[in-house]
Amino acid sequence: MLAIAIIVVISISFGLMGRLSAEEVSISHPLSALTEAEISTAVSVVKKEKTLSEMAVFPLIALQELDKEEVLNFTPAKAFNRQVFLVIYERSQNKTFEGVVDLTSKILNSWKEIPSVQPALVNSEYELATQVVKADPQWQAAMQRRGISDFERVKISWWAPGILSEQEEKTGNRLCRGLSYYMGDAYGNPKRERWNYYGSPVEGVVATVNLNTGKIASIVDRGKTPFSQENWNYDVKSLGKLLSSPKLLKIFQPHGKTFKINDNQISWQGWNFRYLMHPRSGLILYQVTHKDGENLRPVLYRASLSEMVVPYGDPEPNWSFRNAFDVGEYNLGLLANKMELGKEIPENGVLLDTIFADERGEPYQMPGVIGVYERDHGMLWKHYEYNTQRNDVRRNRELVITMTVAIDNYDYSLNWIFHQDGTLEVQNELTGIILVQGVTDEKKSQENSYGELIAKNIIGVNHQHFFNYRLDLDVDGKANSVMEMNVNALPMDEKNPLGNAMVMIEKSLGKETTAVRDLDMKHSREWMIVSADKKNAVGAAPGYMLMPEANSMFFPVEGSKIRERAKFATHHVWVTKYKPSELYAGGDYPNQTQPGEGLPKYIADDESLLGEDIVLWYTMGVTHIPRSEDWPVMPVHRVGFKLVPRGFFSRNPAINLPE
Ligand SMILES: [Cu+2]
Repeated sequence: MLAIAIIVVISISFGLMGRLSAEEVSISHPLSALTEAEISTAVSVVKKEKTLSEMAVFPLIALQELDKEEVLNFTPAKAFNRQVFLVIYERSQNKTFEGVVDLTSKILNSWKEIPSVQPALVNSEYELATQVVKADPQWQAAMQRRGISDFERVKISWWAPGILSEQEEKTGNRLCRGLSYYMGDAYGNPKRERWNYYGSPVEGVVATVNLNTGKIASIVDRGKTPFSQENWNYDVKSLGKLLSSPKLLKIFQPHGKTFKINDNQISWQGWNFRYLMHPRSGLILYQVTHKDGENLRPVLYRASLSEMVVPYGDPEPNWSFRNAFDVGEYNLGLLANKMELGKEIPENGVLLDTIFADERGEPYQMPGVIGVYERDHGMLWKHYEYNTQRNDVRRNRELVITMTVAIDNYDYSLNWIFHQDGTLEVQNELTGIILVQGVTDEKKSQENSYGELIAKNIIGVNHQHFFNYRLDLDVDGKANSVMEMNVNALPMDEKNPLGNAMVMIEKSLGKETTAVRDLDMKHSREWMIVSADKKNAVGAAPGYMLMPEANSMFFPVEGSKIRERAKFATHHVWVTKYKPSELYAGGDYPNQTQPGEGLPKYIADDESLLGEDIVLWYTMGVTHIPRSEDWPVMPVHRVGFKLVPRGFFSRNPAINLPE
């Protein structure tokens, strides 16, 4: 029996490897996206080399990036290696392994067990947990106490467990927690079916499942607030009268698009970069350069969303565990949605596909998850000259590369925006359905100060959204330093008799531990990454500055568990010396993580940042105090930042843009 099994595995793996050679030809760059054949080969090599159980899953399969130096020195004539990084989780043994497969030699280059960590949740676990909970008498009784006897009408939404109890921490089991929502009193009847079930949380009930054993870990039922009986569907049938629609607005480019896409490389208006859709981080940019005259000048090597955290602000035990690390706990990239022209992106855009791997290691194509488009955005620059009545003005065109992602109730659109003035912008859009709490008529909002009553029997709970971006800037090369810029008002004295003097004080942040910084509106504080070995036309160091926009402080207080787990979100700016293994602000495995992983560890050796290859990490946050207008689907809220050239170009780089 065993011999037959082995023969089958080998023959499958040879079959898949056979497919690789044909496709290998089309891989033109070390940062080209993984192909289906490459993924299959990597998985078959792991399966051949290691005895995996039937329960083994692959929470993450991604391109293992080659050494930065090798990528930077790559020329089309050079041969290069392709490698795949795999995370393997043995659920029954509660063990996590990392492997790297070399695709050329078809060898498992490295294999190690990572003790005491939990990789991101995978789809089959949601299904397993739902079955386990729905069959559980305690959960059934909790539903029956609320008058629900048909359990098919309950939707269970699964969360990483967040904050653990002492007991849960001790056992180290892999857990997930389920929130129940009532899907309506006439499920199956299309007229009355409540498909927007998020407005009817079965409040007070949290089911925790041990995924290692496939058994209930705990069912907590704290009271029995009746769920909302309202129907919050938002289709035409439910809404009744619709608003009048605006007149047709067409966006078209009769002469074609200004950008060019070649493999995964895009060029537009002087910009050149590569993109990859990463199963964990989503859209990553690589090797971003800007053409200045005849020179292609490097700006950044790699830019990615490194982690998110969404802490909820209600101390009630069924709420206080909730704080989603959407990148590392749920693999944000894999949750990317298929978009449509004229909907998520304008009709003049282009939709691109990506290849992912599912938890069994099977590759699949995800169509239309990357959007690229040009858009008009007001004026780029203008001057009207009174004396001559000369009017010079240029329209502002932007290039946007985007993805959208639905993470259970919430939706995000994550945008990289290239500007003609040399600015690279990140702008994220928050939308979707807020997480609500059921409340009785009597209790209403007076007794609950942790949220706002946004609709009948529904409280929108206060929460925050934090995004951390890892920005490996290489401004005119790798040798960079980081400067902090503070604007100071000078006191009134004989040199400043009218008290109007303001000066910008620039100071260098020389070491990792001194480069943990916060915004300061009193000093219009900003930061700049400058070249350590190049000079611009006026003798200063060319730089790119981080221009923050709206931001928030992290509200959970000192000593709180979430503060320790999400340390990266407690400061806006961190700077580290480049290390290829330091990719995630909340650590490699934020699910059920120990305190202090990620950035606090990365800076612990307090390395020098002077004239080094450095990485800027920026955390931006939104404090969301819900309002009735956020319901039932929240209008888009935008948050972002810009990387703006400062002394990088010798003049406005778009001054010579034709009219
Ligand atoms: Cu929110």
